Amino acid sequence: MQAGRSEFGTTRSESATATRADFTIEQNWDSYSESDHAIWRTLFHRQESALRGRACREFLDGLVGLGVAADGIPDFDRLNRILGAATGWRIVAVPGLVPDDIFFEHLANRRFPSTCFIRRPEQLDYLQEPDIFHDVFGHVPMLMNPVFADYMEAYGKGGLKALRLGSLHHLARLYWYTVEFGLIRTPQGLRIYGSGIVSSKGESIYALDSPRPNRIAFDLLRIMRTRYRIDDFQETYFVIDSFDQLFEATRPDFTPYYARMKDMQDIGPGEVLPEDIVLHRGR
Ligand code: HBI
Ligand code: FE
Repeated sequence: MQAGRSEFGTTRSESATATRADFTIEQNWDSYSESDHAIWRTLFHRQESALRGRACREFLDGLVGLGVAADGIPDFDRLNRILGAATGWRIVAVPGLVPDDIFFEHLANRRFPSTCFIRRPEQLDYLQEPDIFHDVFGHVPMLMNPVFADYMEAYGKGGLKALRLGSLHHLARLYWYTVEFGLIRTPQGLRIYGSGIVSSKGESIYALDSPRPNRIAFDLLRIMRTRYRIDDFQETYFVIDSFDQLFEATRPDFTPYYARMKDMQDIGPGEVLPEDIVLHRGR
């Protein structure tokens, strides 16, 4: 997706802004219409109630710290002053999905590529590509957390290396099952930190409350061997005990892991293995 499928995204990329070599563009905050802001407000209010007692503390703290609120689509310049002071991360605007090497290069330098267009009213519940609500509401609050901020930078560096080693399909699953769809175990019960969940009303409820999906304790190699679905709610979520656990587990050089996985079979999205630690639902 280059210019964005919404009418809005198309206009923006074609008129005001050329895409630069690193795929960044200008957000052009002034050009959002009142109906764009209204979609943000609707999504925000829905998530505010869905996430109460479901999102992890780190996410909610980040949201409050950034001042991301119901009043409308946030201005990246304003968020960047706060985010930069907190963890040295910065949001850069991009027109849509960017090539893997470009994406990782940004992350490795503590820049988070965010789309700027917002979904259309008929896409409130689902859209396949990321929009500004997913990117900013879903991802940016976690970048206010120092440990998670370091994890994301390390992931970017690991991504560049995985590309060189031809193992991106394995590493991409780690991003999917942690950054996008991760759960964390807390004394109060399971909580959500994954951006793909916190930005979706249906999946916020399903991920914690439904008896259907598997909730399996974090295991790095297990995750990297597990295929995922992009067209429906997840069949399996992986649960970390802490962000320190996540950061420490992913600190080693992955080269030997990739070598080992070359001879191992993939695991299906809904499979449960005898050695899995399956966690109970409940909050
Ligand atoms: N580009 N804008 C954007 N957002 C993403 O999440 C993204 C991307 N390009 C590539 C990519 N993700 C994937 O390769 C990673 O999730 C592994
Ligand atoms: Fe995402």
